[in-house]
Amino acid sequence: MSVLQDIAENLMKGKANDVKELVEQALNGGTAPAEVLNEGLLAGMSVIGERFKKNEVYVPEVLIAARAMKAGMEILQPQLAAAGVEPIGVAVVGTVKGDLHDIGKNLVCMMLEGAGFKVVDAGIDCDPQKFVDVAQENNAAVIGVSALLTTTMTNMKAVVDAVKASAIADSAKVMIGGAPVTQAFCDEIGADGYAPDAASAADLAKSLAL
Ligand code: B1M
Repeated sequence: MSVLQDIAENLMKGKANDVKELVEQALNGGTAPAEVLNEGLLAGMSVIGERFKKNEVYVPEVLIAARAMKAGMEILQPQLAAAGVEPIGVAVVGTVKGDLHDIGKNLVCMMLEGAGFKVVDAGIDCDPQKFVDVAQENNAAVIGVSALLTTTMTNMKAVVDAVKASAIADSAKVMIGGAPVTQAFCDEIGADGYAPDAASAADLAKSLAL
């Protein structure tokens, strides 16, 4: 097995220390940082994402894989920056005003990072202007809004409207998700996309950003 396959396999098993060591080994052996990222870390994370979508793995497996990804990224990040490898875009993700649930939102952040985005976590209970301000400051291509309550999902429309009325209306797309959210609701409030789970959110963000 090549060291890159080894990185992907160990990431899928959530073995953070092994991933760290293998990333170091790959870099010391002369493998390009972008290759380590794409064929090692992102390859493993994308398999986890697909398995998660099919209910073959669950939240805990995704969390430990994401932790292993983070461990590898700590080693890789400075080398990527030195090699001029850019993230595919910036995504700002937060939970909507009035809503304190953040487990799903955190998973979305991890899957987006796993897909190659630079993620800015805007936190919980975010009012519409916060999404706009953080997205503007970071030149975000995608704004992800999460809601877990039927009483707070209605606040998503205010985010869509605030983005449409702002200077980033043409550059940032709004995607929404969370247990009570549906495609029909997305169409109703005029958001750019809806994803039912964190792995699909990463696919959607890529299609919106590119
Ligand atoms: Co709350 N809660 N909660 N809660 N809570 C629910 C959501 C509820 C369904 C429980 C129930 O009654 N059966 C219910 C909502 C009912 C409704 O509105 N229809 C509920 C309620 C009522 C409340 C309170 C009002 C309770 C009270 O105080 N009376 C209160 C509200 C607080 C507030 O937000 N203002 C409250 C509080 C809490 C806790 C603080 C105790 C805790 C949150 C802790 C935390 O997040 N740090 C909590 C929890 C844990 C839950 C349940 C049990 C689990 C939610 C969760 O994390 N799921 C939940 C019941 C349940 O779902 N079984 C419940 C796991 C997570 C991975 O899934 O977040 O759905 P989820 O994310 C998925 C997808 O939805 C999607 O991807 C994720 C992974 O695939 N997704 C996106 C999420 N965001 C996305 C964004 C995207 C795309 C996809 O694009 C941007």
